Amino acid sequence: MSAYFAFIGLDGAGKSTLADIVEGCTSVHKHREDCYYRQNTLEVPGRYVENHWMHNVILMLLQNQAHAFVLLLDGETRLSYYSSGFARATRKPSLAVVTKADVLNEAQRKEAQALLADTGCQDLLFLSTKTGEGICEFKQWVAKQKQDVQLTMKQSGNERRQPCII
Ligand SMILES: Nc1nc2c(ncn2[C@@H]2O[C@H](COP(=O)(O)OP(=O)(O)OP(=O)(O)O)[C@@H](O)[C@H]2O)c(=O)[nH]1
Ligand SMILES: [Mg+2]
Repeated sequence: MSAYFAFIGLDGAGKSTLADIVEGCTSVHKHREDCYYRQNTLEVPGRYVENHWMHNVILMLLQNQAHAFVLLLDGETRLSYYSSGFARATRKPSLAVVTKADVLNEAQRKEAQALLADTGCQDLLFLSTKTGEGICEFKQWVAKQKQDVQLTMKQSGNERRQPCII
């Protein structure tokens, strides 16, 4: 069972920064045009987001390889390519994150919130590595998803041990 946290966002949105938090270490990898896998994380490159015809590929990746995913909106640009309700195309747990929250004023916060709320993600938070806003909530969300996936794996393991009754 694949159990990656998938990070989806445009170039420079902050995917690797969030993946670093999940991995608990900093990666030195440079910008990539392909999916980047680490032990617990999968970063989907910006080009997949910019091209709407690649959105089905993102959904396939989520379905087959992720147990939860994060949709990023770059707080600096607030550029969104997500279709309305995109996150509801899969039943995987989802979190919308407005990154670089430290650069946002109130009006920009509302704008960013509305854009991400429209994607249909289950949870939404503002995050800044500069001020620390949202980091604690983000870690809590990650921990909850890990707990849930362990429970699911345990349950399906038990199911396999059940005798098959015809
Ligand atoms: N001001 C500010 N800058 C941030 C924050 N988080 C990340 N950045 C900066 O944003 C830039 C891009 O962050 P990355 O995590 O590399 O973004 P990415 O989505 O992985 O970028 P690509 O892999 O090139 O697509 C870096 O220079 C980070 O230091 C934040 O909370 N606030
Ligand atoms: Mg990156």
